[in-house]
Amino acid sequence: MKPVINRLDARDDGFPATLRRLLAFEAGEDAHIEQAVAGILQNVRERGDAAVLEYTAEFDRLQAATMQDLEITPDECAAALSALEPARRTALEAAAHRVRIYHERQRTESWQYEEADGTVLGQKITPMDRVGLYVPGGKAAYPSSVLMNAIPAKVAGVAEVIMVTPTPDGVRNPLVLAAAAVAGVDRVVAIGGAQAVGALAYGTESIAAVDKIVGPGNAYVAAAKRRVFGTVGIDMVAGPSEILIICDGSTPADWIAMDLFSQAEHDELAQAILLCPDADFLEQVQASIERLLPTMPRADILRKSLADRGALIHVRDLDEAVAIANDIAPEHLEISTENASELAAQIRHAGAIFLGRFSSEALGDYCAGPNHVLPTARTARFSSPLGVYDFQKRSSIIQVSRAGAITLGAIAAELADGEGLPAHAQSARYRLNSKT
Ligand code: HSO
Ligand code: ZN
Repeated sequence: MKPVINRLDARDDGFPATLRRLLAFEAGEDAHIEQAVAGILQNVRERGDAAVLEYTAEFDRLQAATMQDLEITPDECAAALSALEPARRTALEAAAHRVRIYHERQRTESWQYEEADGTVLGQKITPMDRVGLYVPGGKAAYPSSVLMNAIPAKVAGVAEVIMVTPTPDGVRNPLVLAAAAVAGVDRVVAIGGAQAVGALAYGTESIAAVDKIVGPGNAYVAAAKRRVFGTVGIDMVAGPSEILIICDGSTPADWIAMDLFSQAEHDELAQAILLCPDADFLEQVQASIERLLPTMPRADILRKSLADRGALIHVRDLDEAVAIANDIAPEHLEISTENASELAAQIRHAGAIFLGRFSSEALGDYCAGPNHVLPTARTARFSSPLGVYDFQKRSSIIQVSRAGAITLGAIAAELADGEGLPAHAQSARYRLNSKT
């Protein structure tokens, strides 16, 4: 029988290769999906609302005569919020508040400086005008993700955040609508799939084209986002969730097991890995996993995720754990040790770093404040959590004084001559010799 979770030892010769195999994840392009999505996008581009209505009838079994019928009004979102059980509503609002406070710190300001000759140089920050937020239907519809995507956009100053979400058979998810109200989403339309991505990217009679599309989706949505990239900006195309835990054995084994579960329960491809130098503690965690797993409502997903992609790894010491963590560059890293700050100082690649036994990833997923949209599949080596800066742009400011035109003109003309671009050179020289 396959063990409940893989057991690895960093001392083994084959360890590096085994670890690589465990981490490997093939996003793999599916030719059938690519072809279907290309057709849908082209149809939406050419026929606008009519195509969107047809696909919505076909895929979501939702007959609507006009796009107006698919509009979910702000009143309906507000009503969904009011109808929530009070404790749920309070939690949603508390989470939104904390996420907003955190992200307000990320706002970048414009700056400029003046040189001695009066030339002014700077950087001007502006928000995007319009952003599309995709929210999946069905089991992966997370209200918390509505907050994590919409709040940074609104904090950045985006004038219009348009949320699209499929409502198969017309069934709307009240918690998603409530989250839209709390996050300040400006408009909600009950459409989904590649057709919604196409509508946002190209615009239709009823939907103005957006500048960027963010938010998770199924393989069709991911393929559509990749295809419209360039016409609009997109966020990352996220892979399955990951958690990596470093522990020294000082945290209760049940807590560690449940933290591993908290990522593994997202999806069968999710990855949960523990690094620990204490062999006895690893046994305790395995025992916790075996005891707790059958009690979990999502046991089927957990079982598959842990057996296929999960691991308990015995390391020589915590330094080795840090080295492995930097190599893995995980989406989430929990450092559940006594000296968490010291170890964290050595971490260079991770989407989010959780320090100490009380900082469970679940708190970060919902309400600590930082974003839960994080780089997956080792992309934390070069990319960062979603944030306000993903909805802001920078423009360079160049205001050259008469004196500056002489200094800069000489340099530019010389280099332009070198590049064989005479109009550049002459453009600079006109100003160099200006009498007026
Ligand atoms: N852990 C997920 C986010 C999430 N968790 C949403 C619960 N709800 C991102 O990796
Ligand atoms: Zn989660």
